[in-house]
Amino acid sequence: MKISVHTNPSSMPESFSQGSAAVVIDILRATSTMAMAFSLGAGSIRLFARRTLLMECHRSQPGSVMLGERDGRTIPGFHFGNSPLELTSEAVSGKQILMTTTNGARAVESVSHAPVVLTAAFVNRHVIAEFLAIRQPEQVYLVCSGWKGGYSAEDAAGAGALIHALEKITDHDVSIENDEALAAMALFNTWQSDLHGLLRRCSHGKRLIRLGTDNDLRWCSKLDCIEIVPLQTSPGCFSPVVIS
Ligand code: 3SL
Repeated sequence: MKISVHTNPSSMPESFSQGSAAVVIDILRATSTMAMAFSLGAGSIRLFARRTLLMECHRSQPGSVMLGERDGRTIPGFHFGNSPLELTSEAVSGKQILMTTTNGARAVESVSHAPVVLTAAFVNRHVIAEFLAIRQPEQVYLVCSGWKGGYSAEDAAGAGALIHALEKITDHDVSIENDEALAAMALFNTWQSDLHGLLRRCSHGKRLIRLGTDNDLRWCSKLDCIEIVPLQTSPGCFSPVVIS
């Protein structure tokens, strides 16, 4: 299995080979929140880069739950922002979630034509690695959402964490394809015993702390506490998969 890391969606190839998979990572906070929503029983999650399209969809499906942020703040009129800790099973269980976020939703949109698309975070990193080890895609693209076209250390560390688990599970039967992947592994190795510390120091973490969400950072820094794989079933739509 070949693995490359892409520090933001604009560095992705335009087309994907048949045997490839794209894994989108937005540790703070979109892909962590997706994992939480599925762990609370959400039926499906549909991502939108544009909020107007989301609102149109909600009008045709009034039972759906609108979740979204811009620059970390809840979008007025939405049921939830992008905090994983705001969600409850009463609110999301069995529901279709319509979700729009500043970077994560765009990252998903940019790779939605890949043959297999997953989303990953620290919280479900191990089960994502297991899923990849079972499926054995020829090439895995780890797509960091970044921040407005730039680099985000927490997403790179998430990519490094996933490679670390894949190397363990496959007994090092992976081929590291670019220097971004090497750097991501080094970043994770440096911070793996204090991921909360990394999230508190990175620029988006500091932005979120200013908005009063340190509890989100603490939760998003947990490794391997959720066993659900968010798998794209049609462009932008994700369903929960459990590996038994
Ligand atoms: O950019 C995104 O997709 C969000 O995850 C950002 S935030 O953490 O909700 O501010």
